[in-house]
Formats: sequence, C-alpha cells, structure tokens
Amino acid sequence: MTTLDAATALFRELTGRTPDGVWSAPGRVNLIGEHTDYNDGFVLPFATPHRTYAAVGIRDDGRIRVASTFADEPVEFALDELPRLFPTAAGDGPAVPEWAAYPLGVAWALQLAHAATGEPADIRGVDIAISSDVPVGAGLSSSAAIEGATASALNDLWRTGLDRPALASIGRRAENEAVGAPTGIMDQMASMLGESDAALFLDCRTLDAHAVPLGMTGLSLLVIDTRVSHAHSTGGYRERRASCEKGAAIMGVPALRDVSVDDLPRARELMDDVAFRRVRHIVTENQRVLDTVRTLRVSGARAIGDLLVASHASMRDDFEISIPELDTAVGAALDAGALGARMTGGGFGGAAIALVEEGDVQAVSDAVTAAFAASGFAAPHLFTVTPSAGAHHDA
Ligand code: GAF
Repeated sequence: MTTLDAATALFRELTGRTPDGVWSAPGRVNLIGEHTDYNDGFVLPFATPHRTYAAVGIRDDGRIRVASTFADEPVEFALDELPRLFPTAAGDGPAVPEWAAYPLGVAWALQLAHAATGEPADIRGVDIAISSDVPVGAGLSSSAAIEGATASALNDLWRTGLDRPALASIGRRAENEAVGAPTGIMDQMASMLGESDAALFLDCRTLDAHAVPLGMTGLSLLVIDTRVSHAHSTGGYRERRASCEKGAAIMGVPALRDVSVDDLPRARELMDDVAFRRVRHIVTENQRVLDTVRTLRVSGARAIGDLLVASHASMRDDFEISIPELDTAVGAALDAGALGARMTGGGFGGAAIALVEEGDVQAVSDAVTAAFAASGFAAPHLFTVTPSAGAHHDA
C-alpha cells in the first residue's frame, strides 16, 4: 500500500467517510548551511522523495481530530480549546502527545495568522489522518513534513489563502511554540518550496528563495542514517542557539549573519575560545553556502566536495554537534571515494550525506557499513535521494 493510500485508509477507518482531499509534504536534506537559519543566514536544502500524507475532511461540530499510522490513539479537541493548549510554556490545558502537537499546533498557528489578515475564511472542524515514509529522528525533518502537509490541507479547506512562505512560518511557529523546539525556518521552507532536481537557496533573513539546479547527471546523493535518534527540543540544539545569540550580542550585531569572515580576528579578541568557535562555525558556514551556490553555477556539483568536507569539519570541531557515528560515516565515505560528505541537519545524531559518482554508490555503502561494524556501531540505514517537489494537493 502506498503512503497516500495508508492515509486514506486510516481516514476511512476513523470516520467511515472518504476524505475531502489528500495533501502531502516532503522531508528535507540540507546540502549545506547548518545552524545558519536562526542566525538570519543562508541555507541550501532540498526536499526529499519521502513524504507525509494528510487525508483530511471537514466536520461540522467545530472539533479537530488527528490520527496517524504511527500512534495508537487519535487525539481530539474543540478548535476553540487550542489557544489553551499552546504555547507549551504558557498552556494550562491537557497535555498533547508530541506527534499530535505538530498538526494541532499548525491548526492553532494558522488560525492566528489568518485572523491577522482580516480576510474572510471558512474555519471549521476537521478530521486529519496522517501517514508518512519520512524516517523519524534521522535528521530529515519528518516534523516539517507533517507541518507542511497539514498547513497545505487546512489552508485549502479553510480558504485562508496564505502563500507558501506564510505556511512555512506557520509550521515553524507550531514547532517553536506548540512543540517547544527552538528551530529556524529552513526545514519548513524546504518542505513547502522544494523543486525536483534543484536545491533551494534561502536567505533566512528576508525569506528570499530561489531554486539552484544541482545538475546531478552521473552523480548520487547517498544518505547515511546513523539510527542515532535526536530531538531538537532538548539540550544541545537550544544551547548552541543561545551561544549564537550571545556571540551576536558581544559583536554588537542583530544576528551572526552580520559578522563576516574578516571580522573573525576581532571576535577572537572579544570572547572565550568556545564562544569564538561557535561564532566561527556560523560565519564560515554562511560563506560556504554562498561559495557552494557559486561553484554549482560555475563548475557543477562535482566541484562542491571540498566545501561539504569543510562544513563537516567545522561542525565537528567548532560547533561540536557531530557524534562518532557521523564522523565514521563521513570518513569511511571519503576514504571509499565519495567526492564530499558531511553530517546534515541539527546534529547530535541523525544522518550524513555523501556526494558519490553513480557507479561508486555500492562500494561507498559497503565501506560505510563495514566501518560501522568495525567500530561496534549498529548498522546504518543507507539510501540515495533525489531532490523532489514541495508540498502539494495530491488527490
Ligand atoms: C534543525 C532545525 F529544525 C533547523 O531549523 C536548522 O536549524 C537545522 O536543525 C540545523 O541547520 O533541522
């Protein structure tokens, strides 16, 4: 059964009806530009072929019910109860299971965003059945996929008429305030705006976005999921974000986007070694994103390998968000002939990517699997990905 069919079947089981429609949104792989999004910087992600499907139907009693193939029980509230549930820190309502906070958070944030427009809409109760083939906890943003599918469905059914960047911002608000993960906007923008065969160059300050063709003929992008799970609502991610904010304050700028590579000697004088290395990662990573976009245009994808490798080293040594499994994946892939490799996503677990000649995929995969076994790590999950389309109405 396809994932779309699984969402439709779950909807029928839940309601005894046919859904009014099915909407889907992809996960994302970030080619380069890590932790730069919440520093108002640059990122270059693309949407995965893996998608989350939401089969949705209107109901007339003002209630919202969400079910998913990865949870035992549906969760149901009155729509007007949502403001009492979120934001998490202030909510005094009943606890919401984390998976349900994504779609319910989107329903809450979409109503708020729409109310601010003053335009007419048709906000009514809904049943939502979710199914997904985006790997969870692998750093491929299964959460943005749920948010994108739900936001697209509700925007159409409620006739709220918001554009894709606005829907991405609603997804981010759900993630930040309903789930409590202090993430940036990259994943939601990639999930909403992704295009086949292209990465999305995004300025996270202005939200200007344009597609950068990857020209992958003869090349493959291999994802190496370490199967070490991570969560951005906890410790490390939040702590890195706080260090960046502190670094920007010390430098007297609104965000680290405003610090250039030429400013780094001054930064080194103003802060301790750890704070400086956190700043240096962001500043050099922003520059690497710009260099990658230029290199892709001028020389093609085969020429970006060194930038990917430099990005990984910066995350390992300066930002300190890699783990031994990710370093092993990157090292083994490069030793086996990958043109470039780096961890992707927020870190502390999740996946690495390797840029590989098509004919070398098997050899690189075997080498990575062997290196994991030799280090006593659980076997990684390896698969290739091609950049795919963003959120849309499927049926
Ligand atoms: C996670 C976050 F959700 C993104 O906003 C981004 O910060 C990323 O980690 C790191 O680049 O995916």
